[in-house]
Amino acid sequence: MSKLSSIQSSEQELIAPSTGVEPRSKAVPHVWHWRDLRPQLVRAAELVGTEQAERRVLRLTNPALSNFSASTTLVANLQIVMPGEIARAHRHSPAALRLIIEGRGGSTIVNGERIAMYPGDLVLTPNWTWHDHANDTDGPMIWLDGLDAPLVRMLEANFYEEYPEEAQPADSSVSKYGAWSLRPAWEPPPEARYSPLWHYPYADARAALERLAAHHPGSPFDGVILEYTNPTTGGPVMPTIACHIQLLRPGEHTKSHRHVCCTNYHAVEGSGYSVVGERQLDWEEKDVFTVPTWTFHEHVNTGRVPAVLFSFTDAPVMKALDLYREAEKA
Ligand code: GTQ
Ligand code: FE2
Repeated sequence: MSKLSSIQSSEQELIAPSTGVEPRSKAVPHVWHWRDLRPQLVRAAELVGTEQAERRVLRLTNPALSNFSASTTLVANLQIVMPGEIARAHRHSPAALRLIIEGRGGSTIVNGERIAMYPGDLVLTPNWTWHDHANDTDGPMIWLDGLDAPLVRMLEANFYEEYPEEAQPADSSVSKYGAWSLRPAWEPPPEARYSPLWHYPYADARAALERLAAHHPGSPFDGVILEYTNPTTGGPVMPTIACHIQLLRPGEHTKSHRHVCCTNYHAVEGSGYSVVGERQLDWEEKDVFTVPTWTFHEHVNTGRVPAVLFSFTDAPVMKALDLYREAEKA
């Protein structure tokens, strides 16, 4: 094929479709099972020493993507920090989140604020915030890392810097912004760019889900679903990534819909399956699965107890650029 004709065909796809064009993701629906992942994490901890511990992650790799990411714009990595280890302090322009999976009381230090991590907790390390991780407990600390690194790389906006010391001096005080509707009045209001609150304990999210589930049917597509918010705006926690947590009642089967954004899910509790495009993804506690953009998905709780799914998505990017759409299955 000549250069000219290949240009023509891609132009055609963009502007002259006779049958219409819709997004078709390169990524495929996929689930990664905890039962396969945990042994690999333990092996990674044996093979990779403390010196490189800040890079000891398993990258969940979408079988159809060549960028070693779970989805097109967002990575989902699993990180393990062993007892006594420190993952060195650094900062970068990709925004990151952690959803704690295993271990109790290890800490992430974000711009000098020490955050103790417990299973189900969400911890944010927004764009250019210093972070290091320390495990002074007697078991491994394992969490899911979500980052917008593929998007930032594609935009050629990636900066990275190491902190001059191994760890930052940490203040053990409770977050100044932890009281949601109350903020320190001796300082100007925080900039709204990203949430000034970096720790969202699971106990609070779980209790809120339970309270709502007792009184509200929730969304037909997602059950009782809550967005983690930036308390200064009520909007998403970071400009590139929104985080949600949802409860599916025993037997609940949601309606199918799709939207222009990619989403990675983590089952915090319970078991069930999701129909994503042509595939049925069976999930159990601690599994991770990915829903590519513009792909129909529905969720089913097959267990006898509530199922809780955490998810993170690039929807704020799509909304900021006026590219977001949503449609329900006919
Ligand atoms: O914990 O700082 O999975 O910088 C990828 C890049 C984790 C981290 C990742 C990172 C980190
Ligand atoms: Fe990092």
